Amino acid sequence: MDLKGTPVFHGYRMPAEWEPHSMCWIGWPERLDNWRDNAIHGQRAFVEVATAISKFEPVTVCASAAQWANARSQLPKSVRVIEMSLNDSWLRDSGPTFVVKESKSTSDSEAKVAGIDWEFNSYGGVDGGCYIDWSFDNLLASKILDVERVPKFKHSMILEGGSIHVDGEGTCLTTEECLLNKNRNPHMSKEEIEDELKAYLGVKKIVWLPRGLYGDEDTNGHIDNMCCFVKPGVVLLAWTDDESDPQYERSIEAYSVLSSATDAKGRKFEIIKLHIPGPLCMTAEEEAGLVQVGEAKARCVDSVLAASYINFYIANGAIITPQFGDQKWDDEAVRVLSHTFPDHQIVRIKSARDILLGGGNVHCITQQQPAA
Ligand code: KQY
Repeated sequence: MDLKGTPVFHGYRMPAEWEPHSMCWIGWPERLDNWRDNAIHGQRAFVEVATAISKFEPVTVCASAAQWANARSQLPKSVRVIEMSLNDSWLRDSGPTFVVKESKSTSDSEAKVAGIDWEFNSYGGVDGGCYIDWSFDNLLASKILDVERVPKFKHSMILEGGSIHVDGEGTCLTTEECLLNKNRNPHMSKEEIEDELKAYLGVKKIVWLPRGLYGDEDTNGHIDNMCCFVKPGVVLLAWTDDESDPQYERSIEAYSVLSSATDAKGRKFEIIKLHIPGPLCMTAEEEAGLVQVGEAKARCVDSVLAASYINFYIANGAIITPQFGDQKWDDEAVRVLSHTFPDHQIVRIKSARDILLGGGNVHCITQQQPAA
């Protein structure tokens, strides 16, 4: 604390996702220009995810006043549902980034868990953002931290949680395509962005992949569709062997960067390939279920969907993984994840396509709160 009793940000680090959680936060989809057919399919998919995670850790779902009763009636009793105004439902990005401080003394009265409230601009603001009013989503992190009575550190940098992954031991993975995009923090240099990530996430090294997943235009290439840590020194990378697939050169490029990089502890990366499904595109029937009111980025028939098995969530003891109805690659993803997370139960989310149609997946709709 400083002399006025305001918390001072010092000594915190963002834990890896596999470290113990006290809660998982999820939003509730409702906007008709992003979630087709009155959002019924999207809501069913969010219920599948929340229900699956609630078997492993407490879950809180945030729903608008208009949707609270509907959300409450669809979700199991074990899931807490609270009222919160939202513009959309991607708490990975609009929620807080939780950080922890390991105390060296038992008499240390400072908080063990805190949260960073980054600035949020709907994935690019007026320059290619996903929706034109993001005022509620920009308040979400602050409200969640108040609900939890967790110290809050406001940061003026625009950052979405899906654009960073950490190993908990000093390394952060991200993409240049997103963080250096002129629609995020055009006044900041790469070095200045690195300095803020180091200071606030408690990391020592940033590994920059040039680009994210092909087709991930909503987020400008978030890392959480492209590459993630399995444990320190080991990463999973979205992959295809098909040279005619536009994803091919992105995966090769990322593989080459990762192969010649080391992490904060000087380790070379072990890179495990996780094949993408598809290609998957939006159908005419799916497009017809949307109400285009001009407030959200248009989603059009035949547009490529940014489908990737990298977008899974690590719960306490479980991996909650999207499945896309592509049996060969769905099963292969489960095989690879079972092998890479032998101590976790692998849970398949069969309705993941309905989240994908909104522009993200399981990881994008979840936000873990670490255990104190
Ligand atoms: O991938 C994510 N982290 C979120 C996707 C948001 C899409 C909004 N239409």
